Amino acid sequence: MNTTCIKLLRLLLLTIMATGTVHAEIREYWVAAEKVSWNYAPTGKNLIRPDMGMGVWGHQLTYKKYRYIQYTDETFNKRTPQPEWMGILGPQIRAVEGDTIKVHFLNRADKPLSMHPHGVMYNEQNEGADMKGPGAFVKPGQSFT
Ligand SMILES: [Cu+2]
Repeated sequence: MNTTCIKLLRLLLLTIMATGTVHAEIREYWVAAEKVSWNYAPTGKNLIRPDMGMGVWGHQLTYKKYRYIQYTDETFNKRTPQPEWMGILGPQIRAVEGDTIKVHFLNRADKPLSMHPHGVMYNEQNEGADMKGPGAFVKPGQSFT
């Protein structure tokens, strides 16, 4: 490969890198906490550890749980489809470096709740933990962004 060809390849690579630069987006999520009945073994079988039987869940399979459910928009009317394998887990919050994640949290449950992020930068106002900041103690019926 001659030097002209290498220079052209470099230029092409730089062009690709320049056009492929990250442009930061604001990624919005609408998440509501709701109290639901959750059955830990809807098949009636212990699919994780069959040898341990059904007793691992105690005397019943269904419990009242607080579930974090993603909605499509600010009306909190239409749920965002979630893969069945995620079970009771809350929604996946996805973004790429440079993006801003904006979570609109609505507490539809019966006690103060919050959301606490990991793996992203946040300040104390948005920490959602240890009773610090307004997002750490969202009362029933209230919301926090
Ligand atoms: Cu933490």
